[in-house]
Amino acid sequence: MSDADCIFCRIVRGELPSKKAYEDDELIVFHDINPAAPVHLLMVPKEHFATLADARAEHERLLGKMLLLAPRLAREQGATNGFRVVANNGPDGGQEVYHLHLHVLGGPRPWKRL
Ligand code: DGP
Repeated sequence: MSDADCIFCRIVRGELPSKKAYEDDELIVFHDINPAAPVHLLMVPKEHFATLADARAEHERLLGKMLLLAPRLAREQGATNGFRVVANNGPDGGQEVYHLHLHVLGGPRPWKRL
């Protein structure tokens, strides 16, 4: 399912540009427009769902795949000495874009905490 007005759905559909680091049939990964670290990727499922609280059992494999892909992409982008994976969820979780995504942050410290 795709949401007409969702920014990340529009990136998935190619209507908005992004600097891609990875793509397959169910996932897109691109560089954050406002990086909080030297390496700052956003891992975005192509299917629209808003938050982790909206994920269902059918998303278990996809979410596992995203976590397993994170270290590879962090390393490929130059974060060879560690990285963080962050998922902001809901208003008190500081979420701005309501299409589930994982932030992958790495590179030499210090950098802003999310
Ligand atoms: P959050 O929802 O707070 O987990 O963070 C959303 C992130 O998405 C934020 O770090 C900025 C980024 N972002 C928002 N709009 C765009 C966009 O159009 N392109 C890219 N590359 N990143 C975006």
